[in-house]
Amino acid sequence: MEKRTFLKSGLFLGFAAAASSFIEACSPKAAVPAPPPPPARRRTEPFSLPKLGFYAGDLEPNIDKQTMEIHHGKHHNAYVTNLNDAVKDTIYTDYELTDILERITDADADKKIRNNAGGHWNHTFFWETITPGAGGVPTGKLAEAIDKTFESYDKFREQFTAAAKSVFGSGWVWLCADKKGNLFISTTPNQDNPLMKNIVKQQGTPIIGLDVWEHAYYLKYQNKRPDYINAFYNIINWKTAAERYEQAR
Ligand code: MN3
Repeated sequence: MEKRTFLKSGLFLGFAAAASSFIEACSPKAAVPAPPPPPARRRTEPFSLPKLGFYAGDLEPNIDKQTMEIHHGKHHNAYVTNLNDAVKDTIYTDYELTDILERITDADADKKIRNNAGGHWNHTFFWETITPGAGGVPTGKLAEAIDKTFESYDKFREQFTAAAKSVFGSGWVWLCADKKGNLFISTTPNQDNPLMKNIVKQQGTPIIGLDVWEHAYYLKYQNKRPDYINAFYNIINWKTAAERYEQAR
């Protein structure tokens, strides 16, 4: 090789190496954190529909029997069936539900799992958020935290109601705790929830959640979502909510 050619190609190689490391450093790929390691615990049974802790008609007049039967037996059941189908042959195939929620992304490839994993978790959580003969007001440390954040239970209720009314189309409204025990209200579209840390703006531990999809209230309340939201306060299981708040901190 002639000296000149050698120098030229040496220069070129040096330039190419520098350019490639520059491109690597600037490409969006380099900014994406490594995916979390697979969970140690694994699921051995398919996902299944949990039994309700009460009879479908027990929430009347706040939620009617037929809505509860269809909501639990048809809608929730469909999320469970579709989730079992969606995770097949994916990395999530034997992941526990919350391990899926913590890892799911907004990529199109994850969409079916995202919707159905969210649907299964959200409804399971919702059935445990409501109970016959409940209502009342929060107590203990949760009540203190509500007063601290929102000033009073009534002010909290105003803000939660406003958030629930603001959900356009189908979605959920949540009262959540962050890692320091601070409360916040958030909404999510479709079946997203605050555990989906790669998707939501503010990640948190849900304390209570309300389904504002039309299927949750339309048979009884038709277009009157505010009446359904008001009825929800009569059936909130504040005892369960308080336990969730204790465990969140
Ligand atoms: Mn629903």
